[in-house]
Amino acid sequence: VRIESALRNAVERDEFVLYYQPQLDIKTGKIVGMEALIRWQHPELGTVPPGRFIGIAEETGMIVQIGAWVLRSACAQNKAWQDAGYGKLRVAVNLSARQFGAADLIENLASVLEDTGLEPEYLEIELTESLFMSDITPAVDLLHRMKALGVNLSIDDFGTGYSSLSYLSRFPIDVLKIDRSFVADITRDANDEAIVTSIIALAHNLKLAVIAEGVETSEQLDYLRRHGCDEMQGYYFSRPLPAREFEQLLIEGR
Ligand code: G
Ligand code: G
Ligand code: MN
Ligand code: NA
Repeated sequence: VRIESALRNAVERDEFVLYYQPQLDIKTGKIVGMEALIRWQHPELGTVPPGRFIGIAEETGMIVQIGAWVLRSACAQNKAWQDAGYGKLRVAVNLSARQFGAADLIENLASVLEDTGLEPEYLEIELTESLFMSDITPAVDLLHRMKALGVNLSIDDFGTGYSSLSYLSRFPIDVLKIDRSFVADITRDANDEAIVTSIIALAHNLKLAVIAEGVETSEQLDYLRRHGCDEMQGYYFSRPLPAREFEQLLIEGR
């Protein structure tokens, strides 16, 4: 089965599922949010990791339809968990550059929020620096329209792109997510330490919150806590989990 043709039918055939990875407040240790991460369960191909299909979905434009499904499902799930009394968590959804360019992005966001009843402050949209590289003017306008809906905006994989830092002061960003490649060696590599502490300082000076990704050890967590990082996400606490298992975490945490 060719991935591309199989991908075309995957939304209608209900083959996608979302996994959720918890994000914790480093000071309190409490779960404050989760990142929704797509998984594809194909009847013959088995579980296809996003690394094998997101690129194809982007090239073919199918990411627009898939991304709309992700957004709607993640918001509906978050609202259901809030209604079940698990507290008010924020759900983060990855937005690809292709979706960002889609004409109906704002309309779609607004209708998902309205249909699911999720208050916009509990949705975070993860953007990548690649969005800010080329022509900056349409991006500024779009980001302001997204912000006007009341959602949070974060920069994913921060530090790995090639864009100018000037966009940080001009764009209505709320959160920086430190790329996991910098976190991996913070307790061993002085350069990565310098990069991570600088990103934390940069974020705080700009009044942004900062999340460390890919936290795998207690040493990394201690380091990040000592240096004032706000939130953490990574295998040290939990891998991305199917909804049912994530819900178990929420029940235990109550
Ligand atoms: O979950 P995992 O680490 O395997 O994800 C691999 C990559 O796929 C990551 O870069 C992640 O951002 C991306 N990804 C996962 N889910 C989504 C999604 O819903 N939309 C987009 N655009 N990318 C996603
Ligand atoms: O590009 P993005 O940041 O959206 O990708 C998130 C990806 O990172 C997910 O596929 C997730 O499975 C992966 N991930 C999450 N936590 C860790 C971790 O602690 N270590 C590693 N190596 N990968 C992680
Ligand atoms: Mn992400
Ligand atoms: Na990332």
